[in-house]
Amino acid sequence: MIKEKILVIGASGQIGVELTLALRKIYGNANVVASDLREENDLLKGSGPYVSLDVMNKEMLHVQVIRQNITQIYLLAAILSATGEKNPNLAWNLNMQSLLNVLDIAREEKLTKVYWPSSIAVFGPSSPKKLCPQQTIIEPATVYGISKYAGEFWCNYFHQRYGVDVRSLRYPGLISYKSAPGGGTTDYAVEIFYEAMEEKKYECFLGAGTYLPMMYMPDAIRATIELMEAPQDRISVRHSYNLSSMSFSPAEIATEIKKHIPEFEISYKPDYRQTIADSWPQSIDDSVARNDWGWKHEYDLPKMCGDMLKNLEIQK
Ligand code: NAD
Ligand code: AKB
Repeated sequence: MIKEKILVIGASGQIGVELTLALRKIYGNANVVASDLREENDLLKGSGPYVSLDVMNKEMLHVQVIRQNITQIYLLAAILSATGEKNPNLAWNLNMQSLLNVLDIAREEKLTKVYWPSSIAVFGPSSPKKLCPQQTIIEPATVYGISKYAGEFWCNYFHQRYGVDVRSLRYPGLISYKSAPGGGTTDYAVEIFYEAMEEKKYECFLGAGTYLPMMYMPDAIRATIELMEAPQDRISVRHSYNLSSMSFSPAEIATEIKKHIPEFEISYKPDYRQTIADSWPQSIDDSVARNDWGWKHEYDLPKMCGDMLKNLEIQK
């Protein structure tokens, strides 16, 4: 049996920190190499190896893969939707070139598996708003969504043409308390908790009724690991799987937070991110993931809110 050695690229980000720690529990600290352009996140320090790495530098990436005997790569480096709209060229270049660099190296070095996340941002205004299916009209309206949709086709291409075992999930907006989110449209659903606890009020950059698909980080990490551990014959989608757990609006999450912090007040001042949010579906049909490899979510809105507030209180 191959001894797996994993490289996580973008390990200091919102998902990277928690995914790296979860992978280290499964594969052993020494077998999961964290890497990022920015400095090592404090939560990772002392828990395993860390290398400073720019995924755009293909030669350096290739050297690290060979030097560290890497067998799997989790590629998390990306520019997210809101930052992407401010700098479309940067978002396109990073999001595309990082994936092509990783897929090329995976093919050349015959890596056992690659993980690369897509997003609900692939869907655009012409996609169904409710229970958006796995396969439907997909016309993304943001550069981030365009890059994710193109990336999905590259994943499928490298699987079909070169046999690279690359797997992918279309994450909804992710909510977490360990590492801050990095420039997305769904970031309000994290900010709101910090402001509710510190200021007892929050001015939301999306309107009260803006429904979006969301997920609590423990569900997202478990989904990622379950997908990666599923036998090959359970994986029918080589573009990217729809994944879902809950949908809510800013007004609904505020009501839920008020149950814990009665003085909390929300106000609304929609900005350019409203247009991005309005182009995405409100809810996602992830029945293909549920049927193929047994995906089941654990957290709904009340359970997620309770757990977030409990953990933020402990962190204070
Ligand atoms: P993040 O912005 O928090 O983290 C990305 C990390 O990549 C950062 O630590 C950044 O320093 C690093 N990075 C940027 N450029 C790099 C480079 N050239 N070389 C190496 N590292 C570099 O993002 P995240 O929220 O953790 O997202 C990870 C992945 O999941 C992305 O592909 C994102 O599109 C996807 N995703 C995230 C969400 C979400 O809600 N967080 C939802 C859907 C999809
Ligand atoms: C974003 O808002 O850009 C991300 C995502 C849904 O991909 N959270």
